[in-house]
Amino acid sequence: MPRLLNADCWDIDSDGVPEIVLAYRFESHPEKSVGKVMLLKSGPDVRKPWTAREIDHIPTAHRVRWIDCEGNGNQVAVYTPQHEQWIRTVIEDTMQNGHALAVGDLDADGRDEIVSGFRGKGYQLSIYQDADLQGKRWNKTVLDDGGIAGADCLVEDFTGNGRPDIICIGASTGNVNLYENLAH
Ligand SMILES: [Ca+2]
Ligand SMILES: [Ca+2]
Ligand SMILES: [Ca+2]
Repeated sequence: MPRLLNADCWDIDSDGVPEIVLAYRFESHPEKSVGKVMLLKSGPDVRKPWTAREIDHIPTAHRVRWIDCEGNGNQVAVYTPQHEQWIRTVIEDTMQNGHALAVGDLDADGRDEIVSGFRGKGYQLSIYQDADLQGKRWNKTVLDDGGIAGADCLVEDFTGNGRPDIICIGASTGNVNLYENLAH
């Protein structure tokens, strides 16, 4: 698999072995980029070769996270499994060089939110919340407007109060910002 870029794991079929989702064949020039999104599944023996199944190819494939997920370029796309198919829903297409992507249940309602940011002109870091319980419609809240050229972000509880916070690193802005979750 050429130009492997990003991976994440989740046991989507609950058989005790995590599946791996990969993004590869990404190029910085969109016209050259293929951007494969591939799902790897183990057989009964994880030491034997795994089977690979292509979920999608989208030139901007750059970051993948399970929630149902993926992102970069100017888009954040969500993949939801439906029968044997994967349905792509683009929830954001106004990014400039989208690069930061993380997921976590920020408001403790049992459903993950998506945190995503871009490092191109206009720098924004935003939170996307599933609005229809199906991953088809998402509400966007801009968390930082112009303050961080998000290269990567993580959702963890940094303050020890049980509520997940967000940390983001800025590329050209050169900063590391903590966004504390003050929700009750
Ligand atoms: Ca599995
Ligand atoms: Ca939530
Ligand atoms: Ca916290």
